[in-house]
Amino acid sequence: EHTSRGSVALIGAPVDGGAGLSGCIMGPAALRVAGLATSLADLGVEVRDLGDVTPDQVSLKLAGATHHENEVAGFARALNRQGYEALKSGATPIFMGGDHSLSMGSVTGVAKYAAEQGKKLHVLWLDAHPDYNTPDTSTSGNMHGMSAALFCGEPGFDGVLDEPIHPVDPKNYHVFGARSIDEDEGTLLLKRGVNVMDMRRIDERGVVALINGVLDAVRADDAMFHVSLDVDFLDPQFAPGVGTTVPGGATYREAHLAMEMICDSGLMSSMDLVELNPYLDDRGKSARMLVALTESGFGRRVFDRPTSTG
Ligand code: 4U7
Ligand code: MN
Ligand code: MN
Ligand code: MN
Repeated sequence: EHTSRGSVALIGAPVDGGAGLSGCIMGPAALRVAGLATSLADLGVEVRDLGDVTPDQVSLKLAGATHHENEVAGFARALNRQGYEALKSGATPIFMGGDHSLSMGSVTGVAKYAAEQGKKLHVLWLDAHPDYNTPDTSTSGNMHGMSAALFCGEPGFDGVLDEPIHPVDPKNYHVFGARSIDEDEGTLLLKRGVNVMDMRRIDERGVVALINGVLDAVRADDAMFHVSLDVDFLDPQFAPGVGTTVPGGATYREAHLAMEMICDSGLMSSMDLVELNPYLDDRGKSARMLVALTESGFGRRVFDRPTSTG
């Protein structure tokens, strides 16, 4: 009863080429060492670790100076299938990254399942960045900054997946914690009507009002709900193990409160843990932080309370 589904399937996604710096390849291993599976089991969640996916062999060339598209596409295709199958088996998939390009596979696999159920999919993106660049707008060429543009159906990604996708409506894409947005990326986000909750809005309105707004939108649509947690959502003082630190991030409690409210809603149907770079971490601090936030998302409470927040 901690989640709307029966059990959790851990899916390792050691994709590394989507980020500018390497090291995310060690992310799934670090999350295992930090005790993700046993922490969830201790909360009464049934956990199966499906191991790391094997990426497909892909040969494609995207426009622009896009880096490592074959590695990224290979993981995306394999993760799309694994995520879809995990949901079909009744489990809540947790994708253990790996850089954020893995969401090209996780979210599209979830979206395929949702479409088959006749349901919409909402995505909550806990991140310093909206990751809404296309090969055309990106200044870095790094695909971890493009995942949301792909799954929202923006052009320029032909051939990354091996079948047509079920795009997420950009209005159902909720970005929370943003504080670094590129110029053309920002223009596109506005044009599409993406729900961008930047750090200033969080300062002004607070976690409770904003997260309740997202949860209300998911409930109103009776939609499936994917939560994607990028390490750089957090302020670097709480999670230094990431290649793209940006000052002014979520505090320890802001991040936990968001996850606790998501848990209370019972709405979360899948989750990504991404961008953990153990090579840059401080004695496992960021890996432990991701595990602790996942625990909050699956029912860990400091003190039981009779009603939910709000
Ligand atoms: B992450 C960036 F230019 N926008 O596109 C880009 F600032 O998954 C950063 O959120 C992307 O860490 C960050 O390269 C991707 C840059
Ligand atoms: Mn490269
Ligand atoms: Mn990201
Ligand atoms: Mn980021």
